[in-house]
Amino acid sequence: MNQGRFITIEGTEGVGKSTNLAFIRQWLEARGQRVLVTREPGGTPLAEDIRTLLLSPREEPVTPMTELLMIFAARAQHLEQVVKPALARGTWVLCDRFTDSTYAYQGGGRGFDQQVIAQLEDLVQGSLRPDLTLVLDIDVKEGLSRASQRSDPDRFEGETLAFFERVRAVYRGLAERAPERYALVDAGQPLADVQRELADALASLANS
Ligand code: Z5A
Repeated sequence: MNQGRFITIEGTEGVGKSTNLAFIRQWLEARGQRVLVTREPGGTPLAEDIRTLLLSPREEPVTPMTELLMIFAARAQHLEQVVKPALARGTWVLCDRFTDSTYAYQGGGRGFDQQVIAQLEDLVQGSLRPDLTLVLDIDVKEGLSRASQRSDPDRFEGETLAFFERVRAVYRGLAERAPERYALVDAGQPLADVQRELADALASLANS
């Protein structure tokens, strides 16, 4: 049986990941693929518990190392329990955020050493990397304005504009350095145009 493909979707706040996940799933299913939609941090009961711990605002400061290790602990669980078995059965896995979020938020946002993140990536993932990463890119203020129309802010959504500018810069840098794996999509466009670009990237993967 053919191995499934691993697709991740990334971006800063309010960029439209949730809105576009349903479109991507439908696009793939319409072409005969079995699709599993999942997310990080999370995707298993234990990893979802870690997600709740990570995102809940709290008085006690969370050290950058604690945050980083919790994210990779959730990732290890998610990969072994959900992602790898699905790929092995030939299912395509569509994941809302993955390790590029760690490079962007913990590396760019928090200023954590990217080399340490790379070491943990190798340790936890081995050689597993996404086949395609869709990076939705938007002006940070516009994204925050879209996101502000939602519920109570989580622990990340209270960060400064400068934090999110650093997050965005890391995403753009990753996408620009490896265009064979990343599709950088202007998410400030009308939704139909965003989805046309997403479909082009999916078609390239499906035909490869
Ligand atoms: N995190 C981390 O730090 N390190 C890691 O390694 C990982 C994660 C894996 C939770 O992520 C947090 O986890 C995240 C980083 C951290 N930081 N935060 N916060 P999350 O993915 O669960 O949370 P989120 O970033 O807030 O994503 P979201 O809830 O999926 O929202 P969204 O991507 O912004 O999408 P949306 O809700 O679809 O869109 C927002 C609004 O814009 C909505 O009203 C849409 O109707 C509208 N929209 C969307 N597209 C358009 C277009 N094209 N035009 C006009 N309006 C639009």
